[in-house]
Amino acid sequence: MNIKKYTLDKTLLLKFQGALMGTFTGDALGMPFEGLSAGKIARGFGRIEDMVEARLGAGTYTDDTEMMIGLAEILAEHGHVQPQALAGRLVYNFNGDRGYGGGSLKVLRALKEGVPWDQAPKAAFAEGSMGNGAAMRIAPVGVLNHHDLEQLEKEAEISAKVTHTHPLGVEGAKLQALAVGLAAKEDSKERVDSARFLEELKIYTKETSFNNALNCADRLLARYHDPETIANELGNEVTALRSVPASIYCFLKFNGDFKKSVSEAVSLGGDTDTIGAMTGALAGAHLGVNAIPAEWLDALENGEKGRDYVMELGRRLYKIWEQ
Ligand code: R7I
Ligand code: MG
Ligand code: MG
Repeated sequence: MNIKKYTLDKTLLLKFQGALMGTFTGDALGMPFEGLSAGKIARGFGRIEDMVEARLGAGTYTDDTEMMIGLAEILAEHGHVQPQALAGRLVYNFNGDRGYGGGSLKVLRALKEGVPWDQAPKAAFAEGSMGNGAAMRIAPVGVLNHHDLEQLEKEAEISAKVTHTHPLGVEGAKLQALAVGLAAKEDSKERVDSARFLEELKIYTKETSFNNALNCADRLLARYHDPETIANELGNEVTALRSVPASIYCFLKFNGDFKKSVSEAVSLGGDTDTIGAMTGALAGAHLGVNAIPAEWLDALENGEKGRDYVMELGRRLYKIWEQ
């Protein structure tokens, strides 16, 4: 193996780990501020740059990371999304203290009671959920399939449909997976050309409402806007439509700087853990795990399925990709 190949592969391993650990870090950083408005965060806390105490303790993760771990485990074991196995793993890993969405709680309960995976999502809403629960966990699908975007879309869709079948819930998950895949393909030493990145996303994004939101993000990126304005324009809510484009914006606005991107995501308020997690996934896929501030990584919980375990999951996914 020549030196150049080794260097490239090493970079890619760090990107796989960056996408997973970026999800974890953003989730943990945002978790204490869930539900607060952008204005309240700005006035009460200023810029969010530290893991603060809340719920299960500073540096702990929520449902976003717990579900991401389940999805990464299934990919590491099967090499692809096996929906029945994914459904079983989401149920097995479930910890009710980690703040699951109401619809996802109902779906997981139905799965546990033996409802088939392709029926269970209707337990949440008639058409299935349009929440961001499928998008927030999708980073492993994005990095593992970054070399084949058609395959990435298929894998994203099937992984989403285990819990979220509403077209907007599925589309949001596909968009976030694509953005993670494209971010992984970018040179970690260069800034991403935002206009080009958004154009590429729009080629794949069929849903008009998401395309409109990406156009809006493009316009907003042209100059500075405060977090409150971004939250009003792009959203900070628990639906996929009102959180995935906002996360892509935060990644691109401060691209090249993991800390600033994720800090911006949390400052939008609202669904802070999830917008933090999705922005962290994008910045981590672009820059690699070494771009995550050491003090943030050090603060993350490290129990049975904690920091070391997620790092190892990133390595296992990378090994699958290499094969
Ligand atoms: O999508 P989901 O797993 O929620 C994820 C969020 C993240 O912020 C996590 O951090 C966690 O806090 O929860 O859970 P769902 O309950 O399926 O979707 C989230 C919310 O979106 C729901 O509780 C509803 O408020 C809303 N929602 C809908 N409302 C009306 N009609 C989702 N789908 C619908 C719908 O079809
Ligand atoms: Mg959460
Ligand atoms: Mg959330």
